[in-house]
Amino acid sequence: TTTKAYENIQVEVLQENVGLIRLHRPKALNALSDALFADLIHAAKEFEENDAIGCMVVTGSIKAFAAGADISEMKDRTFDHTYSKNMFSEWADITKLGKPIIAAVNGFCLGGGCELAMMCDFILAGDKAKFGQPEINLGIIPGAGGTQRLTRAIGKSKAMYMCLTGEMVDAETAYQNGLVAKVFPADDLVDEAVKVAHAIAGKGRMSVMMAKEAVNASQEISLQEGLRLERRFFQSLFATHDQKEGMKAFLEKRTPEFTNK
Ligand code: CO8
Repeated sequence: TTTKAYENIQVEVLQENVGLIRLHRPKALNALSDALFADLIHAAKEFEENDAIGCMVVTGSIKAFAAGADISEMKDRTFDHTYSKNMFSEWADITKLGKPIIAAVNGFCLGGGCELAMMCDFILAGDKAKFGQPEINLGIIPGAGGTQRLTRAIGKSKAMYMCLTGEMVDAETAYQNGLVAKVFPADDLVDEAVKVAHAIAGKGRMSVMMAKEAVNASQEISLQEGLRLERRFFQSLFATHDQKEGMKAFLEKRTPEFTNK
């Protein structure tokens, strides 16, 4: 189903409906070079277009999800270059996917790596994962959501502490703070994430996508607007076959067969 060979990632379809993207620059702890990010976006868009895929998982290695943007690539860049090229604005493409994308995080998840994980719909972590926004140690600040999504995820005081000190938090702390949805033993993480993704992919596609869009809207718009959006989405699902099938199957005490129609 995938046509392109990638240099910086590995791509697989698992369980027929899960698209797995593995960041793969082992020598640099998966530092997010421009080339790696271009590969990631390309692969995610291919899965988005592939009707067989219902959910994506992005992961790294046991040692690192990603240790940030690539420092050697950034170090000599000038203001006029970063500003006029709108450096890293393309990263936001990850947040424009309609299908869900899960971050499965083992090891270091730092800087742009943590920001990438937060652009995904939720984070599952291995028990040895470490999260941080260490940009402050490089004389910069986070540039892809570290001051914004992290603050919404864990609250101002804790986010401010992480952004100003650059200290890392472990998986358990990240879980307790609400950054991470669930923690698994590190070696089981990817299998568990694929299981979760497979379960989501088996649900009605339109209800999954609308749930994603509605939850994401809650981060952007007022409560009244959000509630109205939710109610309209909810009502519109009664135009789908999957709603009829889901409710009929419940009453007949059988598993629904969703057709994404
Ligand atoms: N960029 C480039 N290379 C890296 C990076 C990185 N972010 N992180 C690690 N590497 C390289 C190292 O240079 C080293 O290479 P070599 O073997 O050639 O010397 C190799 O990976 C292994 O790293 P270490 O030897 O340092 O491994 P350790 O286990 O000793 O330490 C750490 C692991 C603690 C993770 C350490 O590597 C580290 O601190 N890395 C940098 C973390 C960091 O500062 N990240 C933030 C980067 S800035 C950023 O992300 C800005 C985001 C803005 C995003 C805007 C997007 C829109």
